[in-house]
Amino acid sequence: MNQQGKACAYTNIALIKYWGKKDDGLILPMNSSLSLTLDAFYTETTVTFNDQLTSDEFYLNQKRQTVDETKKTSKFLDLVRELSGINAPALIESINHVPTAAGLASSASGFAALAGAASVASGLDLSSVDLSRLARRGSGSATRSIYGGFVEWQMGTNDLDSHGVPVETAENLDLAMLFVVVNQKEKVVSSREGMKRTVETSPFYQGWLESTAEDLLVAKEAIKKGDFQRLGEVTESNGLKMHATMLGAVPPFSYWEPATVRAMQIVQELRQSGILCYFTMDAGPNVKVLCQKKDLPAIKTKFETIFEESQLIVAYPGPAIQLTKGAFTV
Ligand code: FM0
Repeated sequence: MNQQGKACAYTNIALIKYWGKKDDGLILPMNSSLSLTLDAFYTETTVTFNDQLTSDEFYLNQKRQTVDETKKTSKFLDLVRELSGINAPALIESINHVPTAAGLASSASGFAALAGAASVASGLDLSSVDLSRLARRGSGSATRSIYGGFVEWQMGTNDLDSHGVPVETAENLDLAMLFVVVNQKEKVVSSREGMKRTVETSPFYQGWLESTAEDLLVAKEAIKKGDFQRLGEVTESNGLKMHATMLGAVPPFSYWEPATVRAMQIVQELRQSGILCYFTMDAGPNVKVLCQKKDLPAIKTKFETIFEESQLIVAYPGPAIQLTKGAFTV
């Protein structure tokens, strides 16, 4: 048996953040979130089920991963094997066009691509909704990378109704995102550990959760109406509130570095000079600047006075996951 599937999935950046689970096993979130899928960072993955193998073999960027590094991937593939009735181990070859673990959301494109490739390889013919639900079991943010453009991850109440949904978008929103890469080092507190600690110990978590439901409504309305300023304001505020919850956790933590704060100041200075742009940060020090395409040259020029050109990466709204069936020889 030799069944192969391929997928290419693009990363996404949340404007309204997912931060906290109500079910760790099923990865059911405490709140609904909303993201923009981007074209600049993506993962290409091939999964080949092969009963000649003795165990799963995982190559990331052409480097063989240890048994320990393969654990999360194997655990995820066990789900696919269970759903499809396949028992064979798999060869997993993944190319990550994303700086890993730098808060550039590599787990989103990574698990979305793995879900796509494995479901095709196993012969599961999943709808987008079911693929989104499957990707969710690997990493929460991967739920949203099944779709292109703006995507809402509706938290739902159980495994069946917690998945991504495309968001109605006005045509005049001509968006871009500038990534300011502060550093590419592995993060000290993983998002999985960080959100768990926050939910369990931060007195600010409840406040964030309550205001996020309202922020989501505002963001969706702004996207539908094409109101960039409103979308930017709620994005920046929601991200800051998420980071504020971490300062209240026990023990407290923060992903920010001096350059993170400097980048935030530059965004504020740009706004003072009349250029609308807004920042958001995830579980890492890098800053993502949401802006309109027309302002990108001025924004880049300003950032280049402080940061190296190599630290600045431009992204535009990206497409949905792409699936390809491999050679099927049984
Ligand atoms: O993307 O524990 O998906 O909404 O990036 O694997 O479910 O890595 F800012 C943080 C992403 C969290 C916000 O968490 O966690 C967002 C974050 P997992 P993820």
